[in-house]
This record gives sequence, structure tokens and C-alpha cells, in this order.
Amino acid sequence: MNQSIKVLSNLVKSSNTSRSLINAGSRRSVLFKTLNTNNTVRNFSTKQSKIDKDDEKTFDYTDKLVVQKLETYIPCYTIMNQDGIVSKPEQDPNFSQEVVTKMYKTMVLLNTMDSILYDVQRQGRISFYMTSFGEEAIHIGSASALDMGDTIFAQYRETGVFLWRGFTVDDIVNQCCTNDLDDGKGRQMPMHFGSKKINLQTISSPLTTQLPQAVGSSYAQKLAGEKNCTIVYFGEGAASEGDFHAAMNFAATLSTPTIFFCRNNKWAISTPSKEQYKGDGIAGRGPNGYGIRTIRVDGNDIWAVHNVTKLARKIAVEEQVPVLIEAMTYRVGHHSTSDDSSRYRTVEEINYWKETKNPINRLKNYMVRKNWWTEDQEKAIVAESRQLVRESLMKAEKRKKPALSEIFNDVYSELTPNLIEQQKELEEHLKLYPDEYPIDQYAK
Ligand SMILES: Cc1ncc(C[n+]2csc(CCOP(=O)(O)OP(=O)(O)O)c2C)c(N)n1
Ligand SMILES: [Mg+2]
Repeated sequence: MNQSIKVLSNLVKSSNTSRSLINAGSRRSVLFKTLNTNNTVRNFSTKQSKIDKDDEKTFDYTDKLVVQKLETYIPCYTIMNQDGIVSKPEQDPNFSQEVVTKMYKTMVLLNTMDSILYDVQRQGRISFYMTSFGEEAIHIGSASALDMGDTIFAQYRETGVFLWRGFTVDDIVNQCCTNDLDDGKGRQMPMHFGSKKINLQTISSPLTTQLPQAVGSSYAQKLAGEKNCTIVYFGEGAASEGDFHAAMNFAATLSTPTIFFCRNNKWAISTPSKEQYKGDGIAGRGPNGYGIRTIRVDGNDIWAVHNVTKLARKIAVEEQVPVLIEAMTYRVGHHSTSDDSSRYRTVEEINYWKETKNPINRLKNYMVRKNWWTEDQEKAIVAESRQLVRESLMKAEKRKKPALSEIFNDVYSELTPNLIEQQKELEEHLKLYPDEYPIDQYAK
């Protein structure tokens, strides 16, 4: 019998034993064995006989026949209005001028880079791009509350999080141009970054796969006794996938240090959020659905986002439990360069968010109130950001594509015999038809 079958059969045996113990009403705890990641045996204890008592504690029995309706909505935490005024000064994180300026500059850089790279895709110089217009406060507000040791799982619209953690414009542009400096070696679509440097797990296109993976990552952190958590970003559309529910339930029952960060930007490509769910958004599922502590926040208020992420991180790490955050915002740009949102929403709707709830202007107003920012500085920073992105693009476009041999690397630590065979076949084929392929564009 191999090891995993042995473990499984132990579990089955134990669960049969547990059932007979419940039937007998015994108060003895049941021990069963499983393996942890270090392959050492761990003991889990289940106090089965307490189940009935727990039920009595959690709800009352009643003779009133009531069909429960949705009655209360989770409020949305916000502390800074569009004029940059913080309603309760004690809740202002009170960062120094230097730190706030860095946050603001990162938001402007992200916004400027998005505008340029969107146009560059339209010119056919990169194959795909996704902007984060309108969600800049979510990125910088949340990323600034995390520790570099925390692991990030992202969806794809979180570029500002990466910038804040030290992923550079060059890193982004090299990946979008899929040149030889791209960490992914040209094997991913543009925007699907991954980076050890910033503790970012590689982004994958199929929606919501990152959620159960993030729970696994945080469970590993818990078992290793680390003082870090895993944060996983996802859209309200992604939360309709089954993986969302599996992940939430695993995190709750395994009690993992996971921050589930939902960016509710009201659209999932052309599907509005009101067609995505009928309950109290994504936040409403947390406390009653899964027993997960939950906060809803104004995603366009950088200080509110920072405060909730900081608190969620503290709870996750210190209490080793998951926390759900739902940040309310709006996707100002098209879904991606493959989308034209004018086909399904009005310009008035977009302008309402762009003009009256703009997260970048909100932080700018805060800085202007403190006499930390002038129009001259604004012009300079926009020009600087443009210059940075354009230069990066010029450098990136001159480079070669990753070496063709990279197609075969990194799946296994060593090439398998069939991969060696395929690689040889490709080399022979290219030698036979040298004029049919632009081989000189690829690094050696
Ligand atoms: C499993 C799966 N189904 C469908 C898609 C196609 N798809 C890509 S993004 C997207 C919308 C996601 O919306 P949301 O989660 O709200 O994120 P947002 O784009 O608004 O940031 C869809 C349907 C996919 N990538 N994977
Ligand atoms: Mg969405």
C-alpha cells in the first residue's frame, strides 16, 4: 500500500470510529492521523459529542414560521471625501509628506502607463493590455498595508500593487513586449506577471483559480508558523465561480491567514454586478455564509482601503483566521483591449465615476489641503511618468524575444526524454526551413 492510500484508509477508519462514538454519545475526542507538508504525522482532535450543544448556542428554536429575507446590508467604510477632507482625523493614517507623495506618484505613474500601453496595443506593438483606471486607490491603499513577506495572488487588474512592491515599469513593459528580459520568458499573455522579487504568484487567466491556491498558500504559512499571510485579489465577477465558495469554506474551516480582497468594480466585462448576484454583494456572503469576518470599504478612498487592509492583515496574522474585504469601486476603462464598453454602458455613467469619485483627484485634494502639492509639481510628475514609460518601451522593443529553447524549460527541473526529443525535432525543422521563421529575432 503506498503512503497516500494508507493515509486515506486511516482517515476512513477513523471517520467510521467517529460515527460510532457519536452514536454512543461518548465525550471522548477522536484522534485521526494525516500527513503535514513535512511528511511528519500530525494528530487532529475532533470533539464530536459537542455538536448538539454548539447548535443550541448558535441559534434559537422557534415556533414562528418565518421565511428569512435580506434585511440588513453591511455598511461601507469611508473616511475621506472627494475634497480630500478626512471626517475623523484620528482615522487618518497620517503618513509623512514623503510617503504620501510616493503613493500619489505611484498612482499617477500607473494611470499614465495605462494610457500609453493601451495606445501601444492599439498600434499593434503589444498583443494585449488591461488598464486599472479608477482602481488606483485600491492598489496603493492595500499594498501599502502589507508586509513584503506576505504572498500575493492576483487576478490581472492589480498592476499598482506590483508597482508599490518594487516591480518596475521595465518589468511590466518587458513582460508586455515578451522580450528576453521577461521573467515569464514569453510563455504568458501580457499582464500575466509573476515575480519572486515581490512575492507575486504568477497570474493565470482562468478566473478564480487563484482563490483555492491562495488558501493553500496561507495554510502552508500557518503550518510553518510564519508571521505572514496571503492576500488574494479578485473581481466581483470571479466571485460567481464555484472556486470562490470552495476557497472561502476551506479558509474558514482550516482557519487560514488569508485576506480575500474583492474589487467590486460593478462590471465583469459586459455583465453588470446586478446580474451577478441578488444578495448583499460579495461582503454579505462572508459572516453568515462562511463565518468569515468581513469589511466593506469605499475602494476610491485610499485611506479607508489602507485602514481596512491593515486591520485585516493584523487579524489574519495574529488570530490565524481569514478576512473578506469588498472594495466598492468602478471600472472606468474598457475590460481589456479586446473590449469596447461603449456597446453596453453609457458615457454618463463612466463620467460620473471619473469626475465625482476619482481616487487620484481625491488624494491630490488631500495633498493640496496640506500645501504639499502644486499644479507645477503635477505637470512635472505627469511628464516624468510619460518619459519613463516611453524610454522603457523603446528599450524593450529593441530587445530580442526569449530564446526558443525556453519553450521547453521550467516545467520539470530537468528536461524529460520526450521534451528532449521534441526540442531536437524543432531544431531540425528550423534548420530545414530557415527562411520560413524569423529566427534572428530570438535570443540564442
Ligand atoms: C473560468 C473563466 N471564465 C470566463 C473567463 C473570461 N473572463 C475573463 S475576465 C472576465 C470578467 C471578470 O470580471 P471581474 O471578476 O469582475 O473582474 P474585472 O475584470 O471587473 O476586474 C471573464 C468573464 C475566464 N477568463 N475564465
Ligand atoms: Mg468586475
